[in-house]
Amino acid sequence: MEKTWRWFGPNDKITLGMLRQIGVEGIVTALHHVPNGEIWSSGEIEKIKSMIEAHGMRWSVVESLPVSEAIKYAGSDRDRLIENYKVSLANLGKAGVKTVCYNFMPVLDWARTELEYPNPDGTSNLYFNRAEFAYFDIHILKRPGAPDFWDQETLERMEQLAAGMTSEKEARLVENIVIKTQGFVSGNFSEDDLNPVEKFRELLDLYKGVDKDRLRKNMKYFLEEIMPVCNEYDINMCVHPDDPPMAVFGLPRILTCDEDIAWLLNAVSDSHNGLTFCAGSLSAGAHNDVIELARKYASRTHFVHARICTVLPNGDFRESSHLDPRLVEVVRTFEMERQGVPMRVDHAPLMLGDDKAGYNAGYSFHGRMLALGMVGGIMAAVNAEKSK
Ligand code: CS2
Ligand code: MN
Repeated sequence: MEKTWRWFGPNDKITLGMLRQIGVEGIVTALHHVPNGEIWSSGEIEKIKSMIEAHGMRWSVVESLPVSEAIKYAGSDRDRLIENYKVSLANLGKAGVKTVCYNFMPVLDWARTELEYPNPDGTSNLYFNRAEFAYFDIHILKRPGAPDFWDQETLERMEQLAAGMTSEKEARLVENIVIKTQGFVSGNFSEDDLNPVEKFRELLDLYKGVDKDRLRKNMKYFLEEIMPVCNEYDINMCVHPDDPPMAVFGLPRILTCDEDIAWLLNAVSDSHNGLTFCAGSLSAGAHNDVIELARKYASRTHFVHARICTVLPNGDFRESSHLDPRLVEVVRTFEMERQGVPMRVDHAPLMLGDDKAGYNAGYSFHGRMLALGMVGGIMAAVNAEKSK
């Protein structure tokens, strides 16, 4: 696989020069300054591309070319937005940037209740506490239907939590679930939003009447519209799985399990319609066997996210080490079957002073550097075995 790294553009505190020193070969980035739905011009694409190339690397993957909400719920603006998307794709294709990651998750991208959950060794990780998430849904968002959605065990844990709740703790949940994460991953929110919860409700309202079937139809429509451009420029579209891989806040989800992946790849069988194999997102659902999924879908995977989660008996989940044996197997599969496919590490711990630097949650420097070293080591071992 090609060792890549998610770089957040010229304002990122981690510079391209630093990345070159740690063995990064390709960059994963986006035009973060262009608002969702607007065209990525050739001029802006070239600027970033030449910056990367001046440091001896290439622009391997776009993450993300965001799909506007109106495309996902089929709003009146959808065809205009799809036309813009096609122009951005063509401009990327002309510049030779041919792997595009995106997601089709309504309203929110990955969600966690804690961004700095302490580990015994002094590092910290992202963490998903199911009872806290239910608390947000029922008591903060006050979503009608929320109490019926959650299972008894989670509700009981949530009641205990509610007894010790304070307004500071509530504010931290809103910050963690919405403000600090959705801002940089989905662009739907920003740190200056005065009333993020109200904004969240308005976004959820856009999906009234959109069930899973409808969401699938909308995704198929989008893919069929863009495939001719992808064929013309040989662009591989790689959809990112949903995280967590379960229904949240009454929203339908598109890519949570084997059956969903099979649906997607069959709905549009062109190989330009492919996957971002995010082992972390898939493993956050106890129903998924990531090793089996990697083997099954390697041929349609155009981009790999190396990380892995462990689901606890109560339904909480945490990010595990990049040396977890399941991830070793996933890396082996792609190294054997998809040589050269871009791979980046995803969500890594905060460590060795990373916490003081204000990095985007999950995207620390030292944590990811260590993770890349680990995954690079697994790749080297697999290659040594291969050449025996
Ligand atoms: C990321 C996603 O955290 C993750 O797993 O890879 O947030 C990803 O960037 C987007 O979903 C891609 O659209
Ligand atoms: Mn990912």
